[in-house]
Amino acid sequence: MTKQNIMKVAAIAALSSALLACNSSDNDAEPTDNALPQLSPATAAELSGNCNDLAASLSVLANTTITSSSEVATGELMVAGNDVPAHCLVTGNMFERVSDIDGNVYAIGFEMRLPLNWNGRFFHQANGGIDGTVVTAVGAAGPGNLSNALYQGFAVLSSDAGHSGALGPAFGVDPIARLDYGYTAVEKLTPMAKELISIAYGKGPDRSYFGGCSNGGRHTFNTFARMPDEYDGYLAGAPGFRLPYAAIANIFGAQRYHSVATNPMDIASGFTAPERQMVAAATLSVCDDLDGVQDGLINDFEVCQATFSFDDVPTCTAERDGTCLSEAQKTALAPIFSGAVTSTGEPFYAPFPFDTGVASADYAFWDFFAPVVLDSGGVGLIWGVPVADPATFNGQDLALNGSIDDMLTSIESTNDIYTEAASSFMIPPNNGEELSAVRERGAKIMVYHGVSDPIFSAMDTINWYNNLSENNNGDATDFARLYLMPGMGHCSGGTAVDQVDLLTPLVEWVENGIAPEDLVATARGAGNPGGENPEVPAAWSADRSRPLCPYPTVARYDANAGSGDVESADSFSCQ
Ligand SMILES: [Ca+2]
Repeated sequence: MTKQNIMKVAAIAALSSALLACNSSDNDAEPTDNALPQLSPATAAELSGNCNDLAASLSVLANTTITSSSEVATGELMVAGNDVPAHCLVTGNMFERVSDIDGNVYAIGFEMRLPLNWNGRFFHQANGGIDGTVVTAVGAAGPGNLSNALYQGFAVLSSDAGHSGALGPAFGVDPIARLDYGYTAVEKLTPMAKELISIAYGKGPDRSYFGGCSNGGRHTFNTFARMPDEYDGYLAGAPGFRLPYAAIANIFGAQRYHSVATNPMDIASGFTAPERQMVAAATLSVCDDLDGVQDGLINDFEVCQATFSFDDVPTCTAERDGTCLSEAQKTALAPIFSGAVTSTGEPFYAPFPFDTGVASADYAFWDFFAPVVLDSGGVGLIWGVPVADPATFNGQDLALNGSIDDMLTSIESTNDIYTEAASSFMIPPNNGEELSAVRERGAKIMVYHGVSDPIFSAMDTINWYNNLSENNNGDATDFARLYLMPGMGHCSGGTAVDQVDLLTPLVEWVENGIAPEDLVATARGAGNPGGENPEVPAAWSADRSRPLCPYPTVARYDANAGSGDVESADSFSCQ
């Protein structure tokens, strides 16, 4: 990969942002009827002293350099049209060092935003992409930018997970930076953040939360698996908890598109926009009314997967013209949906559901651009052993011509310098086991995932959740719930109803024992304060609402319920 391309990767990585996080401290839980402990609610406090003087007081933090503390006035940040209250912004870094591998300076850069009027809670915001940027520490409360943790009074931490985005994926040549990105930055940051809060407010966080989307969802899964004693609530979106495998699956897809591309320089020509729109329409024609109403949303997506296939798409009898797929295309593209496999046919990643998102811009970005520029850089430089040379690495060549089997071997390999494989440091250990330490602490997990997510398959998350349920006597709903969002792409957007505050119900569940019921999401049509979603169809009302149903239930239309209005959640129930 050229330096120019590395910079491009860095710029793109900086664009792919993430979500939330939270955290709290002592486990003063008491048993309840269902034998799960009930954690006590957080209590409010005020920032002690002057924000500008806080930096000096924080000089006692181990392995930490505080670079500034300054007050941010009410309204300097906003969310969904509301002023974020005044808070103290603290910036710093941990474990600054010079790499003996590449000579670059590494540190875990971070910021903490401390409300002057604090709700007693800590939120650890995990970020997206390949990290490398201290994204503003607001702690997204769910998809659609309706609220955030800082607005709600949490103290919020954000970090770059141990490297600068200026390096792009080349940070992966440093073995410590690899591990920090994987999970050790969170281990180093967590006790520091709790002590910082203790100094700032005169008490540590009563309750701690952790969250994020995409790679931030991956961090969330790693955190509840690796350090379950540190956090009380988790909010994971589009969790890329098998990120290196998902990236190789995406490269597997790129090679398939390339094989039927009319322009070999543009893999998007293997599955054009008109063809993708035609497939989305064909999917809707078969699956839209499975949930009781033709409304542009396929709520019953699992039945859809068993019902729809490329057999339902016209086969071209002449040249491809956007109204059909050629036989060669159907053969080449079907495995992208049925699940990536090795050269001997062994599956290594989940299938992807057929849904409306195949027509979206999100799909084009993740399927045609990301494998060549993002995923290949991750495999070659961040996860693979041996590591590629950043000076000569050619991501496009690896993506289009590399051996999938060799890539899988590389992310599972170690050597004297890179002693932990990416298949270990990127991925939560004991994946699919019962998570008894989380459950028995009284902690709660909420996960959301777009059915149309083109990079991390909702089916992978469903498999995780089904394993979790099986390992909890068939039912994990007393501490973990999964919400699938039809039509939603990666973290938000798409032909979807994608705006909901999940943090408030998570806190209610963790601290008051009130399990989330009757959650409602809203579309971001014209005038939405969280930011309009341009993919909301004109035929929908701007604020179309839908119940957000815990898996395995789905929202079904019930003409006898409510007003029968197709635009209203009242006309649907989770079944
Ligand atoms: Ca429908």
